[in-house]
Amino acid sequence: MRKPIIAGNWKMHKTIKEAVEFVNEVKSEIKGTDVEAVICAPFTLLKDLKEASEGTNIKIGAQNMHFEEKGAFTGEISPLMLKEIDVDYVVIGHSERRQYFNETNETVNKKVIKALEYKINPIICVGETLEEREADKTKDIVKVQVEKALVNIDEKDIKDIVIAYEPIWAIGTGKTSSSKDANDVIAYIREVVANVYSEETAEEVRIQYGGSVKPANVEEIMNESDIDGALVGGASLQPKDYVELVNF
Ligand code: G2H
Repeated sequence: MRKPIIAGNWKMHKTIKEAVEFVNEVKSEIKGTDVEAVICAPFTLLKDLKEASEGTNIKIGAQNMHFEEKGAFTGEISPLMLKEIDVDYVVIGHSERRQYFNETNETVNKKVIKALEYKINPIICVGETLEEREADKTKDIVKVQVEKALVNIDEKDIKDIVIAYEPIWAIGTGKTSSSKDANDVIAYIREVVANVYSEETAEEVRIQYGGSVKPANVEEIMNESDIDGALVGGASLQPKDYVELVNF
């Protein structure tokens, strides 16, 4: 069985003090749950978040990384540096990175390969724009994104990967894909993984939905057959909401 995974994506929010207070507030509420609770935070918070969450069920993730271990890449953070902090997850290819920071399917693939090499679990984001959806291209787009992200990845490593399906038009807009539509695309993504690898491996990979998930709609989304989790932006910033999301 696939363990549900609810990951907050704090984007560019919170100071160290706020982040530590957040963990101290939510940690006792999250203990003992069967759901994997993750917080993906800005680089400056990761070390303190790791320390604050020690002994709890909360796992910590970064929101990006470079694919080289070191070098002349001003402003970048490497997998080696993330491993030193012992982060559990790294978000790769979020649509905001694809849109504003020239992330491509090729760089996503390089980062996924490197994250796996460093035993950091990648959360690979895929999803279509509104224009692509209206042109009925959703499945074509996510197929290419998933296939390209997984080039040269060994089948045995697929179980360590999480895929997040985030339709771009649903991100931070308050518009959510209907849970049925999201489930259809996610089931299709599983089919794509099965075609590249095998049914067995596809059954193991966890696929999240992201885009305006909140306490009020998380249960309905999580009840769908193929949706194994949520990647949550805005609604993960308040401790009370985060607890409700994880305890859906
Ligand atoms: C999608 C999501 C988090 P929000 O980017 O990855 O953000 O929940 O604010 O739509």
